[in-house]
Amino acid sequence: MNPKRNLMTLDEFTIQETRKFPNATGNLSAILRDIGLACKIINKQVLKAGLVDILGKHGNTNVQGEEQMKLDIFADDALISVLKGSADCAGIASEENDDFVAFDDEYSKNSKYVVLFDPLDGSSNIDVNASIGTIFSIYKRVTPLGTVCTEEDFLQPGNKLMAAGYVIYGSSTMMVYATKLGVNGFTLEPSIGEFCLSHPDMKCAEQGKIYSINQGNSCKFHDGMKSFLDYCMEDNKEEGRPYSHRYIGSMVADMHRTLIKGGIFIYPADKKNANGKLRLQYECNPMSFLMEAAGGIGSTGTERILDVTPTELHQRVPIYIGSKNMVEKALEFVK
Ligand code: P6P
Repeated sequence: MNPKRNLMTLDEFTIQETRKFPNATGNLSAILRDIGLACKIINKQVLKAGLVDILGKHGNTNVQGEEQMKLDIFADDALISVLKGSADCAGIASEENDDFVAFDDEYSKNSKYVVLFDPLDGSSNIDVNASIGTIFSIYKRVTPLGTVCTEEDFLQPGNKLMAAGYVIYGSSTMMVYATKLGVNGFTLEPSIGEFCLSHPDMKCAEQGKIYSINQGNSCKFHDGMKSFLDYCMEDNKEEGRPYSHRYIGSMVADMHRTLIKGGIFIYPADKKNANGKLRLQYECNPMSFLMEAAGGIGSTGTERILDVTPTELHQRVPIYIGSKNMVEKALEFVK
């Protein structure tokens, strides 16, 4: 950090982190900077979404069968073009694309990492100006350098993640990411166009007072889930209940609050959707990696999310994630 300034930029921080590993090549730091650049480009568009004809439906639907908002496409394109042009990424997989994209130029084929992302999660909230976000995961490729990456590189379990995190486009724009060294948050300083360290060494409290779930789906919930909701709403002052209920319907926003304030976020299996709604590779693994690095837990209800072996790019899993004590209590009801 430059003694003349009290700000440490994302670039300065990642380079400082690299120095802790004598054998590090700096490629991981470079990818994080690339993602930061792409998200600054996305942020600029998100901020003016209300002003230009970029709101509203794109007319297509993605592999999830969801209406694609024009900003979804813009965000997807921004991430692909920046990562394709970098010298650090062998290929990408996106929630918005049916299949992965292998970069076949020499630089990319000799890159060590692949990146998966949900380019604009929660995009159904764009029209109502609620916070939305980009979620990203960085894996070391398992296929040989010099070759084109394959699907195997993208079907790695979350316990192989090198880094993962999100950018939240909210009242301020923040990047929060985890490596095995911990979780750090960076707030975009528009006057210099840099993400600056604002939340060093973030931790998720073991116990919180907020539960976050789409309670409107209760009619489909299994009995154990219903009993846990009754537990959350029970009038039990000495145990700090009833909890408050908060649900934004944008995972990045609900997870950012859970990380900062403590709490539990749940998108459960239900009678109609045995695997819930959220995607293992684009939402659940990166958020579980980050939450565990902050001292929290991420579970499918039956196993640690990071230990699930992916079988296809867009598979879904139920998710119980957040404060350790609250997730463990929820699992008592649903297991
Ligand atoms: P529901 C947004 O579409 C998303 O993928 C997540 O960001 C969010 O947590 C969830 O779906 C909301 O789903 O069914 O409650 O609207």
